[in-house]
Amino acid sequence: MGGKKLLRPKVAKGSAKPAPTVGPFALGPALYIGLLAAALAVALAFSHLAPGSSSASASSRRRAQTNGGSGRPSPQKTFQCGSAELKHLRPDDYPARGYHVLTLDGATNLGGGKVEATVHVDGTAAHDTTVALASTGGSKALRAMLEALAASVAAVRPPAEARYTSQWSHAEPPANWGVFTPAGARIRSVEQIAKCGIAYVFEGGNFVWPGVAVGHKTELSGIPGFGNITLITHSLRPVVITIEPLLSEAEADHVVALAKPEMAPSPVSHIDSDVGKPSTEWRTSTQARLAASYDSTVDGIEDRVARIVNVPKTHGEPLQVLRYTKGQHYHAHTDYFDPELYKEQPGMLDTVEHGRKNRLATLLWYMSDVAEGGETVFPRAHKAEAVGDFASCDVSVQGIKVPPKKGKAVLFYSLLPDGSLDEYSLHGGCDPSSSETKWAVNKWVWSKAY
Ligand SMILES: O=C(O)CCC(=O)C(=O)O
Repeated sequence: MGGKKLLRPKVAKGSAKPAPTVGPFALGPALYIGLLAAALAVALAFSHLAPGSSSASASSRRRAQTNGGSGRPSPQKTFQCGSAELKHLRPDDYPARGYHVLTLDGATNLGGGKVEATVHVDGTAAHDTTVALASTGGSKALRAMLEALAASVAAVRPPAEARYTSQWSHAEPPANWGVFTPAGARIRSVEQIAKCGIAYVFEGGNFVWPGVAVGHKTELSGIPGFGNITLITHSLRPVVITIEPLLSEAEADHVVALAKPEMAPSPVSHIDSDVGKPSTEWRTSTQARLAASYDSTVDGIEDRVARIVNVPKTHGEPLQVLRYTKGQHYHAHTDYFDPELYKEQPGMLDTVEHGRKNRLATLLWYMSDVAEGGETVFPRAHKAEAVGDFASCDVSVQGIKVPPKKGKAVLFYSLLPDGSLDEYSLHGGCDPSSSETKWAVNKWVWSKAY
């Protein structure tokens, strides 16, 4: 996982720690009323939702990965249903294993009885089944429903591809399955499912944006410190989404200025067969880490990430600021750590809990404009064939490229909704071919607290 040098805020009098967190009542009545108003605004905004490093290659085994921090819990999110409809299912030929959409016809409460939900298994309508919701009480009834759901899904779902069963042990049906509203709020009772009339179940326990279809737009409002955003889907496997903008000019400039004096060669975490090789075989950029909640700008960005990815702040690594000058790059790699490739590295195996924990998603921001080159390439987007040349940024035959633009972000998932590794998430940073420096920032979000 490489040496983690974190850039921490300078504090006036000796203490190296950031200021302690204070509760709202310690802030004075005016600020407290302000916070309440802001929370209400966020709640209202959600009610209008219409949602629709890393290793250096997968199949060649020429990989290595980076890592590094900590966070603190994000504020409790207000429970909001959102308004996803069946049009948010994926095309039948693009199932997302471990993502189930439950729909109820018009039920808004269980009225002491039993209601049957239709289950769209793996996010498509190809293998529908049903499950009963009984109002026997809160979370107990939810667990019973998940057990019944696991049995229903197993009965209709096609067998797993070999790779699912052999490589990953994250999903323990249904103890760690997560149930969410389409707005990303965690559901804790069957009553909440009935109230919303729809729920998403993720076997891996974490919310994963459904993607829906290439070109699909998901509107989100009330993003902390930012306002409204649109998530645009570019690929369903892996899920690749862009958000533009997701950072103001001032925020981008501030983060780059913080990191600039600390830039050092970017590390990679080598897989067993690559230990001892120079990292520059794959990655030639420089980088710096900003400690979690370094200052109010960084903290605000982290709040934004937690809200968009629907995962607590505790799951995020500290921001990693990247700099590529002309000709520098990061060849295609994955951001997850496949335990099969780190068998001789007990520290890494502990970090990924032998396959039960991993990087779930990456939010990568571009902090500068680059006239030519500097794209993020996904050579296996749209479930494309394995690639032989991990240095290639040519997508004329397969794959997609996201061009950099200051303030724009790309969100992609390294894990599938069932918690297993998505080998199609292979991606790389192409070298800028013009003279501008490419600045970028990585935020890696883990499937459990980091
Ligand atoms: O710079 C990019 O576009 C990609 C960076 C990346 O893949 C990484 O740092 O893991």
